Amino acid sequence: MNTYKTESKRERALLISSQIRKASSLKNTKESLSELENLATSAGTIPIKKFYQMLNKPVRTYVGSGKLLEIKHHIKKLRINVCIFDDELNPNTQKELENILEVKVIDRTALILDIFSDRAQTHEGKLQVQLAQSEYLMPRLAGQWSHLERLGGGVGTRGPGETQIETDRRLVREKIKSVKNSLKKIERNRTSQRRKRMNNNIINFSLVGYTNSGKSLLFNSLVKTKILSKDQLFSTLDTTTRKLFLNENISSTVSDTVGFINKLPTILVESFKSTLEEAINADILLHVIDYSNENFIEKINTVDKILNDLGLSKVPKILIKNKIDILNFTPGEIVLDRSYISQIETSAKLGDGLDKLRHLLIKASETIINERDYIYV
Ligand SMILES: Nc1nc2c(ncn2[C@@H]2O[C@H](COP(=O)(O)OP(=O)(O)O)[C@@H](O)[C@H]2O)c(=O)[nH]1
Ligand SMILES: [Mg+2]
Repeated sequence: MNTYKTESKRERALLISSQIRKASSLKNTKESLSELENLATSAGTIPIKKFYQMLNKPVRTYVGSGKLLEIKHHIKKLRINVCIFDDELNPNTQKELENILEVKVIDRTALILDIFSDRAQTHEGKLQVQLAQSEYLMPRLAGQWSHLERLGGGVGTRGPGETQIETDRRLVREKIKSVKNSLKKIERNRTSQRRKRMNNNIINFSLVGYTNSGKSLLFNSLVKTKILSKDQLFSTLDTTTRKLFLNENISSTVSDTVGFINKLPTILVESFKSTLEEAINADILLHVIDYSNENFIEKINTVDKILNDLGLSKVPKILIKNKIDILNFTPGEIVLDRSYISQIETSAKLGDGLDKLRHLLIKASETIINERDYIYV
């Protein structure tokens, strides 16, 4: 059940972003739009042209009517198949925009869901994406009438006295329930494995951070293994945990987790909570940033906000400023809150700073072990 799937012939897309002037700067809007362009390419469309508008207050059609006319003109001129909007649209707005523009309209959430559904590898990952997709679909069912009628409207599926929409809603609700049950089973299993690790007095580190910051490459260098690290958004969705050797006195593990992004759909964060629990149970979070990206401060804030939403505001963090090999500006000082115990510069690519990082992890582990001893005696 895909919310949005690119046809085999690649679709030509217009990208549209609007922001409220008070809440966002022009620089942020442009950054968000170029991120949307990355997402659109990852999803297999061809971004043709970008539009943005700074608004004084929100408008019902996401951008003003003048802008819509301009966009409509370009849809014809540039043979556009799809318009992609940079925020989650409410179902009515989406329908209204489709009526006005006479072309397929999708939003940032659908796009991200589509990429996740492409990338999901494991049974659990696939279930988590299905859950998010079903929840996204639920309030939009009225608009998807014809689509679902074909899908679920076969003989015998409709209950007595149900309209088609009610049947569709029921089918999706049932799907959500069954996926949630399957996920619960997987989660119970993982919890018991994790409990074993906790009992053995193991220190757990989790790599967290923006997508494409270098988490997987760092993970590979730390545990000398090879999981997919690629210049691509969300190349790894599943959490991988491995033993990490620091020294004879410390047993530790490190986990690589799914990356975050600005305006990451809440339903996705919710669905991925069980995978992210690996991070939730970390003793220390290793927050990796792409230090060569000029907008790293905004990205640190985005990640911290998601971590806080997951209830992780109190877990100690180390900031890993990665990709220093391609840094070509002088970064300003980073002011961090008290959850950060340290920061360090690395190049996962060249191996710079990794010895220092190991040393830092040893120090941090020793502190935690001492605290635990203190609690247990
Ligand atoms: N130049 C440079 N590239 C890096 C560094 N670390 C990661 N990369 C590249 O950045 C891209 C994303 O890396 P990846 O580990 O998949 O990021 P993740 O999404 O955070 O797991 C890949 O193309 C990596 O080769 C680094 O320190 N320097
Ligand atoms: Mg990765």
